[in-house]
Parts: sequence; C-alpha cells; structure tokens
Amino acid sequence: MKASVKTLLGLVALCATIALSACGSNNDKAANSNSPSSSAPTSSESAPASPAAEPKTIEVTITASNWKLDIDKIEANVGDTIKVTLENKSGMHAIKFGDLGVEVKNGETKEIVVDKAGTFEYHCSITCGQGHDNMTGNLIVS
Ligand SMILES: [Cu+2]
Repeated sequence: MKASVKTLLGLVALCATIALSACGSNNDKAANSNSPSSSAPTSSESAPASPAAEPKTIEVTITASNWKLDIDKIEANVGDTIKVTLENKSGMHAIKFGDLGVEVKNGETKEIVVDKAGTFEYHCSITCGQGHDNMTGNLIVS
C-alpha cells in the first residue's frame, strides 16, 4: 500500500516536472515569436497628452538651502504620482504647491497626483530671509 502511494507520488512529481519544463519551453518560444511584433516602438512623442499613457511614479528630492531650491522644474504627465521629498541643507524652508494645496516640510515626502495639465508653481512657504522670494519652481504637467 505504502509503496504504491510512493510510486504514485513519484509519478506525479515526474509528470509535474515534465509539464513544467514543457511549459517553460513553450513560454520561451511564445516570448521569442512575440517580441518582434511587440517591440515596435510606440512613440511617446506622437501621442501628447494621451490619457492611455501609463501613469508612472516620479520621485523628486528637493534640497533647499539659503536661498535656493536645487530643483526648480519638475515635469510630469497627467495622472503621474509625484513623490516630493524636501531636505533642508541650510536654513528653514518648506515647499508649498499653492494651487494644489500641498505643503512639504523638511524631511517629509508628499505624494501629488495631478489630474489636469498645467504649470503649478511651488515656492518656499517659510519666510526665511533675504533670498526667500528666489525659492520658487514649477511643476509642469502635460
Ligand atoms: Cu523661504
């Protein structure tokens, strides 16, 4: 009884191995035959503002110092998630995306998803000194 169960299990294992390897080689063939057709480059330039474009996540770390934001331009597409992190190198600064109602404080990361195209200004939201007004940038969503 026990012996025959073991044999059965062995057969099952053997069949599974064969099935897996056969399956694996089939997948290889399928992938190979698919790649020429699927690799046709669908140009992103030819489809501006296409809602079908896959949203992506953009991570941006802005370093603020007296009195400068090291990144003054962020570009994204509608629907992208923009993760903004602020690191203060000198002085006390925060970043406010006024039109979007988002403020990022030192050491924080905030996620922004913009559902419409446009240029959204951001600026330092802490009155930090004589160069405070220079601490601006634009999030450009297209
Ligand atoms: Cu400031």
